[in-house]
Amino acid sequence: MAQGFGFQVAARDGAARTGVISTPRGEIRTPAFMPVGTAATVKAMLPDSVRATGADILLGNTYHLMLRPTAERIARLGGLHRFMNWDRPILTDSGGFQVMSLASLRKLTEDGVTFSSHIDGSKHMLSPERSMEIQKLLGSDIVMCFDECPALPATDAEVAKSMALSMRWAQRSRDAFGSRPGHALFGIMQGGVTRELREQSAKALTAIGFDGYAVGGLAVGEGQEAMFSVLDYAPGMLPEDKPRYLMGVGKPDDIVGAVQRGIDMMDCVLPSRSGRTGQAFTRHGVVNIKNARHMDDPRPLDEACTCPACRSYSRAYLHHVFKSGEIIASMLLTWHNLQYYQDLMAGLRGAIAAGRLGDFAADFHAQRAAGDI
Ligand code: PRF
Ligand code: ZN
Repeated sequence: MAQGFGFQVAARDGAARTGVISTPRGEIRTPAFMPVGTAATVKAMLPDSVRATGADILLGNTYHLMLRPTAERIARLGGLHRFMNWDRPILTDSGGFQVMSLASLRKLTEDGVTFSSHIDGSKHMLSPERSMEIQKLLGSDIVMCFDECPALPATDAEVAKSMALSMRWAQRSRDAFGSRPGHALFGIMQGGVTRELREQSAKALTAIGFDGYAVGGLAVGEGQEAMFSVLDYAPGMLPEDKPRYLMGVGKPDDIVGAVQRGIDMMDCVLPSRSGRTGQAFTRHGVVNIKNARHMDDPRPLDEACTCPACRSYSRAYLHHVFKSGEIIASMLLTWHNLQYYQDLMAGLRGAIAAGRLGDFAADFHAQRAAGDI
């Protein structure tokens, strides 16, 4: 375990756990949801506002920051925390996943991946060693191994080959990371939806030894049922005393299901991105604020929510500013959605601590099924 970094489980309920990850930059209450701050900002939000929703940690992206403004420039300016004015923990993804979804002219070899930037077409390279170097320049608190995530569906042979490469890259990531007190390195499990491959991946990562373990390679087109069936066994293959992070997930019901299956950390662009496209998450389901039926509605989005959008504005106002393309629409809806996600996480943590996660999940599903929004 990296010095100054630790994980303490406080309570369990079935496979679920609640606890605290300690870092020199502050505590992370788990299960935790990490808002996505890809380009050194959670879009439309000030860092203090993100904190006010209850977030303990943000996610940043190696891929975007290496291209613009570059990791070297951020390092010269004092690191990512100072650059973006967020002094609490930051986890950075390692870049390979974003290269595969955003870059062009990608070439994958044993060494790493070369690609052209989606911004200006310039050529770049990422490898386990270069990804560790960039995440160090950024000053990331939780560094992710450099991995490859195959798109599903893929054949077992393709997934097996890709997983084996990711495990060799995990060892190279570990070697390149070295020992950095106060900073953690997480391994990333791959293996698609094949139990045998997940088992092999878990064994390989555990043998190397990490400060935490991610379940990668899910939410890539397999559907919720297939994802849940992997989560029925995958977290249990990882060390119990280390945090488990499900990457890039998800919708509110994905989060509840993942926590019930033993996941401690998650991230997703959904609450922030949906805020900018006019979709608001509420306890009763998704509200589409652009819908004309909100035009004369004096009620708040969610009468139980404490966010500024719900405390001070009507659905009619939110509809109006959204339709008018006003920037405040993105600000208010993003705040609301991040508040909804953090309130959901607080509810999950409280329910696990009280040993009533089953009831909490049943209520969660019943309120959405009632669907009166
Ligand atoms: N690996 C990495 N980042 C990711 C994923 C992965 O498998 C996913 C899959 N849902 C999202 N982000 N490094
Ligand atoms: Zn709200």
